Amino acid sequence: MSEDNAIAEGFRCGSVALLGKPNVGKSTLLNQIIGSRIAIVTPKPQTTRHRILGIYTDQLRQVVFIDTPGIHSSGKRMNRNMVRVAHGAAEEADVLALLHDMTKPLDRETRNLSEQLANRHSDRPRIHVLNKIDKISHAELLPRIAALHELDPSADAFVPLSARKGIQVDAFVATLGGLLPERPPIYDPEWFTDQSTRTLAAEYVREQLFLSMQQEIPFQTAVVVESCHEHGNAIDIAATILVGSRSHKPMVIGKQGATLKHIGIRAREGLQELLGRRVDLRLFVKVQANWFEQPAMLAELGLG
Ligand SMILES: Nc1nc2c(ncn2[C@@H]2O[C@H](COP(=O)(O)OP(=O)(O)OP(=O)(O)O)[C@@H](O)[C@H]2O)c(=O)[nH]1
Ligand SMILES: [Mg+2]
Repeated sequence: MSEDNAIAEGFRCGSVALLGKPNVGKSTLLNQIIGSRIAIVTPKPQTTRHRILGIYTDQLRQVVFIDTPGIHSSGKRMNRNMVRVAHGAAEEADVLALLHDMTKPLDRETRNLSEQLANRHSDRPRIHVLNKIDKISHAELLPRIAALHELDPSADAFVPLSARKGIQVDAFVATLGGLLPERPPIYDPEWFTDQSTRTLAAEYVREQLFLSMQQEIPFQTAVVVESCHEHGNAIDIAATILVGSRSHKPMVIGKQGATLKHIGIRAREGLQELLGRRVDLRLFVKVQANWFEQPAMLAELGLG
């Protein structure tokens, strides 16, 4: 939508919370709709830790997507905060989209979550997004769709799609459009995310930590951007990786710094592609024992 175009009659605008268990494909779907890697994606659960806005605008509608951390049960302070963020997004959104990984059978957590959302937010439209259909046969998919219909018969729509392959994603956006209130756009149509360069840099480094590190290490790392300066067409970024215990530091650094170097190269390449400019990235590693249980540290990291 160009700025000099008048707003179409009947233009719709509103927010949609992307909700679901960890790893169901919420961030992948957001990136696919926005057409840019604004949210990090990894095969590990609990990748997303904070809410991420992605704004989709066309001639007829503006959809403000809120990507959220996966809803799960955990006694850990950081994880409880993450789940609170997801429920907060559900409170504020005009429409709730509950995502499912259709390669897995319907489980108890999904049943509980679906019932909880239906009870708490019966006033709001609710869509079930049946993701990862590229990975499952029709014969397996059909009974799973039937089970979801039975679970939540009053839902407004059930949309099978593949976020990764972009199958039926347009149909999802079109379905959403019809459920949003008639109102003019809230955000400038040129705008597509609320994520700053600093946040994206921290997230891209964290993505590489999730992809490179095993066991509990990635879950106990955080990334703090110390400085972010533009010079000419390049951006110079310095960031510190916080590790949760002394023994994790040499593992993140690797033999002769090889692991850290790999993380830095991959994150820099991704950022360059996203930002369309040269990025210089310097990484440091610091031990901050059990930072993920400390309220002050969590608040400082925006995870409080
Ligand atoms: N085959 C297939 N894989 C998918 C699809 N969508 C997502 N994935 C994969 O599922 C994994 C998790 O995707 P994410 O987008 O990070 O999932 P999420 O729901 O945001 O996860 P959290 O942030 O941990 O809550 C990644 O390996 C994705 O590539 C899909 O449509 N098909
Ligand atoms: Mg995510």
